[in-house]
Formats: sequence, structure tokens, C-alpha cells
Amino acid sequence: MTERKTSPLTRWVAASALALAGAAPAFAQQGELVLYCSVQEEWCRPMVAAFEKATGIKVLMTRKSSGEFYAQIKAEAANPKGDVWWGGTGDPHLQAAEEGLTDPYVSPKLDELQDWAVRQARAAKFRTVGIYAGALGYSFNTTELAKRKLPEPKCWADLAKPIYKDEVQVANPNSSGTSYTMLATLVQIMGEQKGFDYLKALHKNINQYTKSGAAPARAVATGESLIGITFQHDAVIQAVGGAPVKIVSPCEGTGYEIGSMSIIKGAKNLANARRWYDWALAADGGQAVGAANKVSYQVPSNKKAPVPAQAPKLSQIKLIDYDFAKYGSSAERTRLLKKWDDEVSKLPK
Ligand code: S7P
Repeated sequence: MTERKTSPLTRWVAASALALAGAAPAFAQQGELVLYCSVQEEWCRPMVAAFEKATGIKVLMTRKSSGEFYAQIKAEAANPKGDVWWGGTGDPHLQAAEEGLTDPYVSPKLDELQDWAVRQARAAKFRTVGIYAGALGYSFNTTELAKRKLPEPKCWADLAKPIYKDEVQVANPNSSGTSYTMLATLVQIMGEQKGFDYLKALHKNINQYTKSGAAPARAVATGESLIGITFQHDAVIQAVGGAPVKIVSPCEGTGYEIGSMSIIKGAKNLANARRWYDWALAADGGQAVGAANKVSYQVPSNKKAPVPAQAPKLSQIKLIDYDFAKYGSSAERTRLLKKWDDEVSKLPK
């Protein structure tokens, strides 16, 4: 076999290509962000696309419910894999902050935010921040209700009535931030004893505890479930899409969420995590993406961000004074979830 001779130019091109190839992994690492996204996939995707377009940073995104990501971040604490946890109810973000699983960051955008978003940041010593707010409630399928000749439910109390046996869907509060918000809301409205009595009665009417909090709103839209307990904005998506659904703000009052965002402690791409953080709080950045793509009907936390016309008006809903400090604390959230597991989920139907 004869060895082929190469020209100096060919050798220079080959050497440059090798040098570039060697430099590529370092460049790629600087240009990445690992995002844990806890809103609906339909909203996570345009957020990622808009950020990549604005910054050139490649985003590796996974979508999971709030309780699931809280558990994952805790399990990964010794070797963190994610950079930013964006979205999901505030309680598990507050719990992660208290447990030192997230990093403090004071964004220059903080001055532009609603008071409730800044309060959330201060309560967590800047280890989290509010990115949107939304009220809890439920929806029902109007066509199915008429077919079954059932009365319109108006209150929390109605959902536990035997006439709605197997007609109600809600998520499991361990995986779902939405469902934990319901659990904490009922305890705050009724007191702990009566709240758990109510949850036991409601259990008889539950056709399925889903993993994701918004899934019951989709089940109501298709008629798979008559009633679904979710955030009201998740039912608005179905109504805007043309489904025969009616949204209810329960007569006794209801809780709400401050959807939050946190930088994960030990984030490998910290500079990019902060770029996401600032961009996600900007009125002309991440705060505008949900409304522009018609995939979110929450109230954004930046005062200058557009609020979709169909977003439930928080000022017109009978909201309770949700105690985020208490129900987002590690001890209380862990205790209530265990109590629900022990006393409610194991009961026969
Ligand atoms: O995107 C809608 C939304 O309801 O999803 C978040 C929710 O926590 C994620 O679902 P899980 O209930 O399954 O955790 C909310 O923060 C948000 O408003």
C-alpha cells in the first residue's frame, strides 16, 4: 500500500478543522441551558423557541409537573443536572428555596414586577420569583351536564354530593402543584378537620387522580369527565378552543397560585440561567410569549406585559388570603401530603 502525499494547504485545512472540532464542545457547553419546565408543554415549547432566537443559546427542555420536578431537583441535589426550573405553582418552589435547593438571584427586572411577585421573591430570600398568577376553580361540560339532567355545581360543597359520583377529576397532589393548591385551599377555607372530611367525601366522586394538574380540564373538554378541578386559566384554554365548558369560581371562595421560577443550586450553566431569568421576566421577552401564542391565560407578573382578554379577572374572584409562607413550607407541605396519602387516597370508593 502506497502512502498518499498531502499538500501543505490540505494539511493546514485538516489541522484547522481538528482545532475547531476540539474547541466545539467547550463552545457548545457555554451555549446551553438545561430547563425544567412545569407549565403545559404547549407553552414550554414557544418559550424555548423565543429564547433560543433571542440569545442563540441552545435550550434542553423537559416538562414535568411541579411536585415531580421538586422531587427530582431534591434527588439530584448532589449532582445537579438542571439549570432553571421555570413555571409551576409557588409552594414547591418555596419549599425548594427553604431546603437550599435553589440559588438566590436578584434580577434587574424585579422593579417591573407586581407586588405579589416581589413578595414571593422576598419570602424566599430571592431563591424564587413570581412569574404569573392564577385562581383555582373547576369547569364542567355543559353538554354532558344537560344530558345527565344534573344541576350546575356552584360551590366546593356541591362537588362532594352523591349526585356527582364518579363525575369529578383532579390530579394527585403529590405530583401536581394544582392539586396541592386545592388541598391547601380547602384546609384554609374549612379548617383542617372539615377540609379532610370534605376530601374524603370528594374521593367517592373522583373518577381519576391524574398526574398533571391541567389534564382534568382537557378531560372535561372532551366529555371524558363531567367536572374537572384545575386552575381556571387551564379551563379557559379549552373554552377558547371551542369546547362546551363552563368555568366556576366556587361560592365559598378559592385559592390561587403565584407561578414561580428558580435557579437550581449548582447550575452548570449559571450565566445562561441568569439570562433566561431576566428574559423570562421581561415584558417584551418571556412574559409576552404565552399571550402571543394563545397558550396561557394567567396574569403575567411584569406590570407592562400584555394580559390576555380572556384571562380570569382576579379582582372579580372571591380569593382567600392564601398563606404561601405556611403552605409552601417544607414541614407543612410534607405533612399535608402524607396525611392525604394516609387518610384519603387509600379509602375505598
Ligand atoms: O400551565 C398551566 C399551569 O396550570 O400548570 C402549572 C402547574 O403547576 C403544572 O401542572 P401541575 O399541577 O401538574 O404541577 C401551573 O403553575 C400553571 O398555571
